[in-house]
Amino acid sequence: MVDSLPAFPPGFHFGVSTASYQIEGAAGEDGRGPSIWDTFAHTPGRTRNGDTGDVACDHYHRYAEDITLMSGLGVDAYRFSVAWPRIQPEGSGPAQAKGLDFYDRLVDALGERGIAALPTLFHWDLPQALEDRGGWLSRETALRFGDYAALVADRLGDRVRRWITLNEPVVHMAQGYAFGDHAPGHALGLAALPVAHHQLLAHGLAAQALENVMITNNMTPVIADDPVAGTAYDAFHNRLFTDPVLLGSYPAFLADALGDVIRDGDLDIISTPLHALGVNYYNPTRVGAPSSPDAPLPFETLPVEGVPTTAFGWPVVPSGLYDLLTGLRDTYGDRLPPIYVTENGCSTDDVLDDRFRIDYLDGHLRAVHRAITDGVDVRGYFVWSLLDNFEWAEGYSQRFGLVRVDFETQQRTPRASYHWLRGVLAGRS
Ligand code: IFM
Repeated sequence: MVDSLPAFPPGFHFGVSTASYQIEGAAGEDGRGPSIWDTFAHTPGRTRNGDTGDVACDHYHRYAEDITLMSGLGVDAYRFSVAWPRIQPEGSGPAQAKGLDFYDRLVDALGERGIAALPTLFHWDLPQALEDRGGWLSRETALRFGDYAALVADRLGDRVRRWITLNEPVVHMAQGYAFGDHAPGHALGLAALPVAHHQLLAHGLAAQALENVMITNNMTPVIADDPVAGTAYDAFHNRLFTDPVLLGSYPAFLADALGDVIRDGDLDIISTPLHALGVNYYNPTRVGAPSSPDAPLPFETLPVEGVPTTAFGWPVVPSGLYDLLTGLRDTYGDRLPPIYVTENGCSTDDVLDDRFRIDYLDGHLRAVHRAITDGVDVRGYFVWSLLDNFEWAEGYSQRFGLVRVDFETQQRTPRASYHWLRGVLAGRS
């Protein structure tokens, strides 16, 4: 039995997070265009068991039931993503009314339950038509993103108080363009670096078009066996994205590598002041020096030993979240806006009595609380995820949900962690 959690400050937001391609399904409905994830998942050998997001959790049709689950849980906010190919099937041009209608209904239904909508505008499902013109390797995609953001804001901006531009640009760059195990499946190594800059430019352009903007990255505290390798890894994973946004500059060696991909004025756009910084945390990363002088990268990742691991094999280190939050404060000082932990959670075996997840969430919430007590301005915490869903290249094999989904019948069954979190939230004064 875990002790009850300490009280969070008044106004602290508790929420759940999801993403369009991972839950919506309805891939061919209401004029939605193909995304890079449709193409990738339908390419033999790319996802576990050939799983696709064609149906996923069928949230497109079952969103009302899912909002009832959120309401029963007692969350204050729901972070979801807007599928760009529903709004602009070809990635440019006028908005498609039926696509916007879906998010309109969703936001209204959330409002009726008193749940704040926190939309993310890009969670990796790029319209395939834009990928065909170069995807994030092309500066053009950033410009198109600015247009798309304005279209969504025009329709939902009367009810949405905060926006997230991009989800985890580091993961999209690394897995989508450098290693190729995510869509669009390019294995370009370091030549993927322009993807970082173009995503950041897209963020900045959207930040100029919207009010109260956040960007969410996957962040990791680095356990460095070798200090040079540790600094390099921190630069690639964390600072490549946070420095330009908060300081208006890249780490020097990455600026050199980007060269004339960075144009005059870009960094001013990218550093448009943020309302808040979104942080997705799952685990720390241990790194050492590369084992060969010919290695393409100046570091090597190593296993974090002596800690439990999730069903995915990810190390469970709640204190890493404390280190990350306090580290951001120490690095960026006055330049750091308030922080929202926009994702945190774990995959477990396919059980309903998910004590493992309860312990995971309990430990990480305590870490957040400790960071707040030590002066870090953290305003919210979102569990990944409400539902079991399509876990990208792992298909449906990794279950992250507070709520179990039977993918044959679409039946939702709240797990023990859902009931636990409901008790935590109900106990707030
Ligand atoms: O499912 C993903 C999500 O899309 C982005 N952050 C990490 C989660 C778990 O891998």
